[in-house]
Amino acid sequence: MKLIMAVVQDKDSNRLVNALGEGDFQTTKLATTGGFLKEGNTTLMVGCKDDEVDLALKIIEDNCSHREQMVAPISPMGGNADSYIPKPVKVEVGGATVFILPIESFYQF
Ligand code: 2BA
Repeated sequence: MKLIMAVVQDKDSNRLVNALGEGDFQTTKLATTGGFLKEGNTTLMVGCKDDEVDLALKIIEDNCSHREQMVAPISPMGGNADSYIPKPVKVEVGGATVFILPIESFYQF
């Protein structure tokens, strides 16, 4: 058995949970925050059999879009913040960041 942890954009999360449900996958949705953008994102926990991992990954891939987002960088350390004009930079967001962990034991009491 494996635990899939998928970090996805909030915008994609409902569609993805529905699609995984249609594929008979059970999900737990966690409200998380990305360390770089400091914005809310969603982490889904999906416990499944080893031979179901590929199907789950396909569903995740099919339901998470890539987008570009402008981000204002943090002001320079030690510089004069008054004269600093932040120049927004473009970063790619979306898609899914997926971790697959082996499950040692699984209980439901
Ligand atoms: P964030 O940390 O908010 O990152 C959002 C997006 O910003 C990243 O998308 C990436 O495109 C960009 N980014 C992140 N760090 C950067 C940097 N130092 N310089 C330039 N651009 C940077 P993803 O890579 O698709 O990651 C999406 C979210 O997945 C992340 O949100 C974070 O919550 C999670 N994540 C990604 N890699 C992770 C890891 N190794 N461990 C734990 N969580 C991870």
